[in-house]
Amino acid sequence: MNFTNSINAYSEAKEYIPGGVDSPVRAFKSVGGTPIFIEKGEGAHLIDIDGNRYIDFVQSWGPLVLGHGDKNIENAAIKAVKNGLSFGAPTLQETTLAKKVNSLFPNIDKIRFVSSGTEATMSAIRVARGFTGRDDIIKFEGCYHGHSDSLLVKAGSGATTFGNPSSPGVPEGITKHTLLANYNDIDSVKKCFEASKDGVACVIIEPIAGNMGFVPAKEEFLKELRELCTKNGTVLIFDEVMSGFRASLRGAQGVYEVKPDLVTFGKVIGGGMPVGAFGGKEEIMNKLSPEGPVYQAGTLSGNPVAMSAGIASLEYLVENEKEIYPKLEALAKRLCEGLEDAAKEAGIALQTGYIGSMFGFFFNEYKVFNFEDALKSNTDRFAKFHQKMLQKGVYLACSQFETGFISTPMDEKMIDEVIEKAKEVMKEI
Ligand code: KE4
Repeated sequence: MNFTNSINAYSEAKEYIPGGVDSPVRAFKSVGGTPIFIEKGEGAHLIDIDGNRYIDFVQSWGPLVLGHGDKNIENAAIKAVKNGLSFGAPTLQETTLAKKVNSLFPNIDKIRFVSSGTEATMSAIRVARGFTGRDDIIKFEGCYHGHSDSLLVKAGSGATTFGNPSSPGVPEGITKHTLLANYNDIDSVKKCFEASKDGVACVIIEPIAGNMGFVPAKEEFLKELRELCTKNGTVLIFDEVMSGFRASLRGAQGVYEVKPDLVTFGKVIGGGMPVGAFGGKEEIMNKLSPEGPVYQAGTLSGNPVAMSAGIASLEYLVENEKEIYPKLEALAKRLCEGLEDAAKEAGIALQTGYIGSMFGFFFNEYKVFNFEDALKSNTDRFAKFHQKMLQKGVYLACSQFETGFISTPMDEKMIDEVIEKAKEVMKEI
């Protein structure tokens, strides 16, 4: 494959944009090579500015469950554009999308739209703090909820459970209220509750983690987490920005019995346009201005073009749920089993997993249940795999600690072709 135009585009981009990208993971830092610049998407495929064609398992990090250039979404967005791009005033589309989400999630009495997953989780945490009058929050190592200050924390020194800033520019005064627990480890959560002097406002979790690689929570763990939050008057937040409408039409809540108090969404809810959302119990959500005292706002929140794309995306998924989700999961299963066969033939340790249209794999001897396990994966081997698969026209997430996605335009033939390529590559790495 020839990447000349992407190489030139990247060196020019770096002159004007930090690292040449508008979001760090896109820079291919953990896998090496030059990020490819995309010309267009077509169904299950991407075409780059050198004319190379790839099957796309990233799908803009999750939003494009219906693939690129979905006609329903495209037509809905174009129709909305013709009425105007933005008004900064209420539109019917916002209520339509809110009702659609509410019909899928009965535990969501009220929802507010924002423009990204980061805004959704940041706002959900603020309203949980406003509702409880508490400052401390609990998150899990390896879970990513966007880049708001309270959430950019890493494990503190020693046994302390309080987080330290994981980035310069994040004041310790903020992260000192963020306690860190271990995923799938209820005792570590109990420790955090004990360490919190004035009580915990909320626990935020990816119920199916996708940002340490693909690591689903154990059902028992989520049930115990729910009980712990109820007992302590703590708001349980499911961050379904990635798993929402991906793990099932009802996200992780369609997979596990556990019901959170608040849910955050992003990605699929906007059909590829910038939309985030947070919603849940009326008594909590009514704390939000102008109903209540907790301030939260956004110029482009509920943007009519983005809402129209989100409505078209969800409408199609709801109408075709019975056909779509079993097909997506069957293709994810086929791919994972094929990757395992390829690894076995090459004598390589590989763990795979999938739920609905989400899948992941670790170059690891052992199954992965938390971030510590994930960090033991062979990231050099992942980097080689990524680069060689890219050369063969397979566009995978450019980090071992991300998740892959199946889209509806994919079929068994495409998956089998990817497996054949994986068999060749696994022998080389
Ligand atoms: P955004 O602000 O990027 O829209 O959403 C933040 C976010 C929140 N919660 C979860 C569970 C998420 O996965 C994300 C964002 N996901 C990453 C990829 N895993 C976005 C890719 C990027 O950062 O460029």
